[in-house]
Amino acid sequence: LKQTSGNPSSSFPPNFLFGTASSAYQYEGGYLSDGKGLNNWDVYTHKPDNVIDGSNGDIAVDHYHRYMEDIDLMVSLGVNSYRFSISWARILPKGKFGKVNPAGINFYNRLIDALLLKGIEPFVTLTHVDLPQEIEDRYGSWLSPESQEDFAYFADVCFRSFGDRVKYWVTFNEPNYQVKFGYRTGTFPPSRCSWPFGNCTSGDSEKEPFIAAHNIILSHAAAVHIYRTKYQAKQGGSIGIVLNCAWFEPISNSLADKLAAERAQSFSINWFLDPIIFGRYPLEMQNILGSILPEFSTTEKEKLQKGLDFIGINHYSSSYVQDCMFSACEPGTGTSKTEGFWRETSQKNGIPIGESTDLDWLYVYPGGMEKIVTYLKKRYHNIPMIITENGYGEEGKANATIEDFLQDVKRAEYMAGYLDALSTAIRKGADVRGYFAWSLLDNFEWQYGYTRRFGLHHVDYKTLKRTPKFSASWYKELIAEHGKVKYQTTERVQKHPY
Ligand code: GBH
Repeated sequence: LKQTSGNPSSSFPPNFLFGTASSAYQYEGGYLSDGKGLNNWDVYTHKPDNVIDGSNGDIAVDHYHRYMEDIDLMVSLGVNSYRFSISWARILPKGKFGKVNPAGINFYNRLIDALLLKGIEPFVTLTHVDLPQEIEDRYGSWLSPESQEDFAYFADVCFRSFGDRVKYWVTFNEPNYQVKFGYRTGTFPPSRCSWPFGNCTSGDSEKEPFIAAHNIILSHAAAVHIYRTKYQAKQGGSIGIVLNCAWFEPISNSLADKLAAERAQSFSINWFLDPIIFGRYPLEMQNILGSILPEFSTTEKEKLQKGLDFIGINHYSSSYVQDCMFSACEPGTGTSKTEGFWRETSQKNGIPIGESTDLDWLYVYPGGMEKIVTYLKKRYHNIPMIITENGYGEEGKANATIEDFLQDVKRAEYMAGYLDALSTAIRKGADVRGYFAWSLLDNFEWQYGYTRRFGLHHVDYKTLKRTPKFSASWYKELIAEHGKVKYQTTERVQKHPY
């Protein structure tokens, strides 16, 4: 990443990336088109009861066929970058056990070229949750060290095929939640868990998340090693990883609650970043977990250190954290030993941390953006950071009309508040290089199917018609002014109704 010099008239540096984000399974559809193999989400969603509205991503928002139309929407927004992910099974239908699918390569070539033609920087995630079913069937995905070779092979194919034009690479999206859902709660494939509330048939919720995470961390390191030794000098891009970075606010000023909040950060974020940057797991995790935590060999440790060029931050929400280690929490309310003994709550003395939304996990607390960015800046010595996702989700009432969704003043206010907090962090010295809104379009929201909408554009799921919401026009104006707008929008949105 190139250093950019500050522009006194704006908190955002001159080459700041303003974009929108997406992911392959949530957008593309075309699940059997042109030689694509089945992936774990194709198989998972085709089984009953895994998605609340019984839907799947077979068609999703048909980005596979409508990407040109979607690029036009980006042009209209004025974004200078687009974050998307590659469907692994489109490139390698059977992982490393089969051939490269030329039609898959061709699709991403066309997408990348069309973006560049419009001056939009492709920002590419290698895998955003989906992987070839072959890998799941053969060896249970991330539970086996063999996954490292498979991922490295895939990464190599992508760098070789697209790296002449792609300057930003992300290895994994939110592996911290991927392993939690896949191997602790069992609510994502491969649906492994042993907790009483889960309905998994096999797994070990207290051990497998750490094994899966370990293999993902080493897979990341393997891909970075390939990029740095074979491609980076020639291609000149940069590579990072994306984590979900919620902010955990201690519920009181007591030392116990502060330590609990620190454990919450460690057990969800530093769990991945410490090994990749320092070559070891966080000390809190080592102390509590002991031998549950897999070990890195000496050569692995060397390979791991400084293993990224930027930290990708998905930040949406914050919660309060209460200690459950030094004093017992009410049974069933705190996390177990393997998550670090703390209790998460959205309220303090009956007052929520921020305005609530339709989604039970999403509270509007813009201060969390400044706090998490500042926290990561300090812990990782201001390695460049990029906000790879931030967004506002709605369920809408059962009888909601398109008009109700188009008047998304709350989404614009949410983004305005978070961008304002981000600009404060940048002004105080945080090296943040970009911001991607989740999401360009309403899309397939994993186990919630099509019931939750995060788009700046509304999608009619019968016709797949895209319609800009109020937030799209708001974001367009913000970008046109390089983020230099009056941030407190309540007044602005009243002045510029949809
Ligand atoms: C992102 O994760 C994903 O990267 C993206 O694919 C998705 O569409 C987008 O969010 C919107 O949800 O069940 O209490 O543990 C966002 C972070 C982390 C939000 C897990 C939901 C579940 C809270 N997600 N979180 S809980």
